[in-house]
Amino acid sequence: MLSPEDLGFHAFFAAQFATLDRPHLTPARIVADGQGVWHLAGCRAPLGELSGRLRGAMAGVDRPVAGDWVAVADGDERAIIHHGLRRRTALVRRAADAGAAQVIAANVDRFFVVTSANRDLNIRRIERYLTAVWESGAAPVIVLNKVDLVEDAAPLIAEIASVALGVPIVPVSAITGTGLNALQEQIGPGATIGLIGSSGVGKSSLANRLLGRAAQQVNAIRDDDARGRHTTTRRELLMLPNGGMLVDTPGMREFGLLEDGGGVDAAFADIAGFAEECRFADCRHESEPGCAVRAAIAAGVIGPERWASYRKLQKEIAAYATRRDPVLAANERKRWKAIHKSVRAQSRITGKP
Ligand SMILES: Nc1nc2c(ncn2[C@@H]2O[C@H](COP(=O)(O)OP(=O)(O)O)[C@@H](O)[C@H]2O)c(=O)[nH]1
Ligand SMILES: [Mg+2]
Ligand SMILES: [Zn+2]
Repeated sequence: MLSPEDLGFHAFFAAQFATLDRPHLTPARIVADGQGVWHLAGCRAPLGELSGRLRGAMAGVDRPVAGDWVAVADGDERAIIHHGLRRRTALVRRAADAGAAQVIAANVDRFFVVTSANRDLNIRRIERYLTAVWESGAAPVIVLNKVDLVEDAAPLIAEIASVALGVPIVPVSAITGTGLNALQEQIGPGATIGLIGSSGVGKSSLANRLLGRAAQQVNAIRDDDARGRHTTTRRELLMLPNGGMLVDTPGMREFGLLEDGGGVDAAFADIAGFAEECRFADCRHESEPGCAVRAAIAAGVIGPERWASYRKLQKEIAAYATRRDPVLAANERKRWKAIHKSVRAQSRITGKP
């Protein structure tokens, strides 16, 4: 049986668990949502169900997902989940049609934003993913996969680096194995890694490489449909052979953003940096005097596409926020900000997410 420490039971969770003061409960981690039962790790019972009290309370974004920590009354076959511990990080997206918030993965320490070298690199999409990852509270790493298909990856890496400020970029090939050692270095013992990126970029192929077995189904891409098809439908926490855990995610055609507690500014640190120099603290960077952002755009330091991308993501989030209860939205922003701040502060101290 894996110990909570093997499973990434950070001080953040241990402290919460201690304050519950329920000595007969044990911490356990959600491996997968099995529709009504949850697959668990770290406790004896392989499956858990919600206590009567939680059944009504844990709906929507509070419903446990892969990566969540819970406190359970253990058993031989079934455990009863009595508490959900607050998430350290959560990747949340706005689902394409429904518009409802959907938690993709909880308590991921580091997201591998996977992109592929063979097709036109979508820089704007990388900016969107980076914003979502920073917003989640986790740290991003960009994985440029399929480098076996290009002669020279250097220009692509340079292009990515121009928008992914300070984010590590690891060129790899899931087919030839190039770069996998460097990728392995991004996975510490007890770390939880998430894989995100468009369909067909090779997330499941990379997962299988890291796992050393064919755990995830790889899609055959038809020439006329470079997107491939979604087959990773279940999000599951997979144990890596050298320690650490992995959550593969289904290819998401749409990754709508819905919160901004600092994610946009983290992904656009260049623009945010100039904004701090504006004469007015509430400068909208339109026609205000002393606007450092407009000056940077005029000087060509901030490219017009990057500026448009920043604006687009901000507008998208604002449009979503106004549709929601304004008080709730403000509180959530504060909460996210606090999480984000503590994660950033921690990464400054330890150099790790
Ligand atoms: N040439 C090449 N093909 C790859 C690489 N990684 C994945 N593929 C192929 O890309 C397709 C999609 O891979 P898959 O892992 O299912 O992508 P996912 O949708 O992101 O999970 C499959 O045909 C893979 O064989 C790579 O590094 N090089
Ligand atoms: Mg897949
Ligand atoms: Zn300004």
